Amino acid sequence: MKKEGFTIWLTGYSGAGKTTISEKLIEELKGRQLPSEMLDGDVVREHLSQGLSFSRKDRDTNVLRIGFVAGLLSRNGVAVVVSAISPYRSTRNMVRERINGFIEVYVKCPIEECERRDVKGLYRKARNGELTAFTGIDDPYEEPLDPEVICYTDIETVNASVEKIIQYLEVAAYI
Ligand code: GGZ
Repeated sequence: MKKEGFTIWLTGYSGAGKTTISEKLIEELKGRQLPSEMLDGDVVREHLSQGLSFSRKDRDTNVLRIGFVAGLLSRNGVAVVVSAISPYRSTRNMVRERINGFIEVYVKCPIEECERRDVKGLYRKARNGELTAFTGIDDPYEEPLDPEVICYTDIETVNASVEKIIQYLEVAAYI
């Protein structure tokens, strides 16, 4: 019988570094011959969640859909890496309860630093009023209270963040 997989769930602000960490992490997992898949909120919104808005209801729908797919994959032996803002604690906890081997990673970066980076120009648009309900500007983000791992991306390198997650997986005997 094949070993179960797990789901590494990266939550945090837009621009905190979730996607960058996920991509490196996937590389690392694949390098260890583990079947791995990445579910990125941004990409999922072009496919599985096309047409959803950023209202609380639609964000929850998006997060629960991602959680559903992550659950299917991880129970079939896949190492799943999710990166989605997933701003609501109760919704993240619902997903946690549905997935065996759920590992919450808080990609923590001060909103001021995310706004300074503004990689996609979205913070500027949110400040201009071109985008509304933008997480951290005029929409809430509920920090995880007890995440398995915290990556401080304003002071840690990407490699250090990835290494922290890998170490957690080793210590907790997932890999
Ligand atoms: C937050 C927004 C918004 C609003 C567009 N609020 O950094 P990005 O650009 O590439 O990733 C963000 C993405 C958020 O999608 P998620 O599926 O991760 O969100 S959630 O988990 O809350 O459903 C951002 C972009 O979409 N974006 N408008 N108003 N992020």
